[in-house]
Amino acid sequence: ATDTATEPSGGFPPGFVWGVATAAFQIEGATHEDGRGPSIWDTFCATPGRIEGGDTGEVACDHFHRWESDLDLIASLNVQSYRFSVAWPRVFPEGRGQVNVKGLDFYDRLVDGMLERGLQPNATLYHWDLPQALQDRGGWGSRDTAYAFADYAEVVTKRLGDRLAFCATFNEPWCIAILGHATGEHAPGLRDPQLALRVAHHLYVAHGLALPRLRANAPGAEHGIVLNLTPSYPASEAPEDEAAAARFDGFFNRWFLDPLLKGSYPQDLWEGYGDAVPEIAAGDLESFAQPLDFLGVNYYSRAVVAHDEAWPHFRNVPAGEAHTDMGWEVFPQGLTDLLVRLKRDYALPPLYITENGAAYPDRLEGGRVHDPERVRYYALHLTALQEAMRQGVDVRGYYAWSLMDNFEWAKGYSKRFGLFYVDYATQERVLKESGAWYREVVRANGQGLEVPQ
Ligand code: GBH
Repeated sequence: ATDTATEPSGGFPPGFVWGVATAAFQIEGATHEDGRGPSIWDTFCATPGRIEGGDTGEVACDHFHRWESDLDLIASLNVQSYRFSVAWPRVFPEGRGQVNVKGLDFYDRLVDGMLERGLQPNATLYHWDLPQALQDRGGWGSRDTAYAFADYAEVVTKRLGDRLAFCATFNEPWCIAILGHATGEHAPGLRDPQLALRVAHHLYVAHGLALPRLRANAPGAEHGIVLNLTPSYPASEAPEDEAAAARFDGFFNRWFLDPLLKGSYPQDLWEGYGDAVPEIAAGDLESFAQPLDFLGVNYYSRAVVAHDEAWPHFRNVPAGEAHTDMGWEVFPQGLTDLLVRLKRDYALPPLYITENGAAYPDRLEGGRVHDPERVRYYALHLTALQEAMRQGVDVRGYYAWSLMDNFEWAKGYSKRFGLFYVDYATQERVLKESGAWYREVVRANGQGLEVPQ
């Protein structure tokens, strides 16, 4: 008999958590219903030129009305857990002050629906949809927003905390800070690098304030945070490219990892940022580094980086042969390298892969969606994950991004990440071939996993 836990194709450890992920603004629609207030993404979508095709979140996947049948779809994939996010503007239409009970009721029904179907609820409190009222008062650039977040986190976990299995404060602080406030690709669409660093700091102030409240209100749940991490590789062996790759790593990864896991900002970057660094109040860094029950890792691709004369002295260069519809390189080795490196450089809590997946230009033909590239993407990355686990990285679960095609932020509905295809004209969901494949991988706990040619 073979030892299935150690064979590369012998599956995942018993109890490994399989799941699918979504986010509120990307699927719910119903942006004016049951007292929801406007979010910065509603505003951003209404600004001409920001979203491809002028798409908005007003209908999205109409999940707000279709949540029950959507939960049935999730359960049909054999997964043990569903990662979703709570929309702050449903709970506090004005961001703070008056609670909108109807908004909380929606998530209460949703969580009960998960439990009825044997799904472990994995809630993310902030997946980018800040109430517009808070943006009007400075948004994440203002430290006050962190206090508002802590109150919001308190209210949500008071209501749902008895039934949550996992709770994360933030999804992808890098994206919130940099894409929202430095490059302006995401809401609120600002372009001020110094502001972006202040935002990143305030996100962790919020995280630090919220964690004790989550623990008090949801003592049975595992609490953590979700980071997007991008391993970087030098474009050549030239020392200046090696240095550029290290700078990229600092900018993307260490700036966000070190405060959580070491209680400090990386010294080299702190000096490099000069006057742009944020103001640190007494106790901030200690609160950032409170123990986590888990760290969520979202992995999509790597970066290949060369030296550049202009600050920040690095630039991405094209690499690889296979790319997804987002233009991102298919680079599964990056997932292994990233996880092994995290274990080497940090004292880690258990890890979960909270997002991994790929967009491809799917077509519905004769009632079917033939998406072999996505099957291959998943098979390669699950194999790469197994390799990291074989090397001793403690990964407890894996969530596919995404359950279904949805509002892909600045790309609108033009990019499809789902295991289910969504026909937006009818809101019909169709299981893609990759979805059927994932269902069987999950059923077998990854045993016999093979990468198709
Ligand atoms: C996630 O973010 C989001 O959590 C999710 O909502 C979204 O739908 C999903 O991914 C798909 O986009 O080329 O070196 O500059 C994605 C985070 C960060 C991944 C930037 C790609 C590019 C790195 N992205 N990254 S680089």
